[in-house]
Amino acid sequence: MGQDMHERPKGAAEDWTIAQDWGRYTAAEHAMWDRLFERQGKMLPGRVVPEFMAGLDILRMDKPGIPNFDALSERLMKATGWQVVAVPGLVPDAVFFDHLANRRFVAGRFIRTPDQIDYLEEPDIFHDVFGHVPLLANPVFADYMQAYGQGGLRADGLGAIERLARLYWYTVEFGLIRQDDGLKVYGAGIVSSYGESLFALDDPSPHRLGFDLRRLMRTNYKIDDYQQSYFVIDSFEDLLRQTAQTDLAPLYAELDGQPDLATDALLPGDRVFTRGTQAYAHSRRRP
Ligand code: HBI
Ligand code: FE
Repeated sequence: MGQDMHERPKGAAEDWTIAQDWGRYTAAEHAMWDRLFERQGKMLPGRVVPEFMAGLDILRMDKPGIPNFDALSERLMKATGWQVVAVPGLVPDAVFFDHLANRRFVAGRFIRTPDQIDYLEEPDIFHDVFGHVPLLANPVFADYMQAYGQGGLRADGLGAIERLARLYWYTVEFGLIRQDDGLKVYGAGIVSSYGESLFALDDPSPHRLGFDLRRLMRTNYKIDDYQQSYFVIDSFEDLLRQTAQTDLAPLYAELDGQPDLATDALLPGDRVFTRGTQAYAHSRRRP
């Protein structure tokens, strides 16, 4: 990731935040939110971790229209001490980590247009708020996100941002979790995407592998298509224990000399839930 080439836009504060200007959303923009919300709200129950649905409820996110960040933050603050603040788009890594370390989640304020309904490059408010915010109402996940920010600030000086970006990608964005009645999705990139909510759980194509921090930190990822491998955690508590409550510096040092792994690699030590056919990825190779 590492987008240090971004310049802070005029009008953004030193910490890159801007006003949401909620009153400026048009009826069409609110309708876009409602359309996306309804589509995901119908398909997610039973596929998403129950803590996500609980978060929608605690934060009253089922109210029609684009959420107002002030009202949302008020509820979130009561639940776990987090806030949602608006930013113009991607912000530099250090700014991003600093917000998370202080329990502030940065969200884009623009919403996709109808022709972008299934794919857009920069995260919009539906991805950032519908995808990320419900789990911030869960105390364990909320602590994980803060610890991620603190870890990011430390990793910056250790040249390990890319390792942490992989952790974020394969958990916060595209994570799966194991439950008594099967695998569920929890990553924001999945839950905010109609296509990937189906693909990540049901398609025979991708590998689904047990979460292994060392292994995952060596694994490349795709930013412009469905993942070829998903990593499955046992619980949010276990994720927090393995990452936040451990000093990762020795791990970064250990991984330094080891080669990166391809997005579809399988290793002898992998805990394999599904060995993917990779048919989807192969069908997308070459025009
Ligand atoms: N900025 N707005 C925004 N949203 C992100 O998810 C984000 C970012 N800047 C940096 C970043 N993510 C990643 O580089 C870190 O997780 C490593
Ligand atoms: Fe995201």
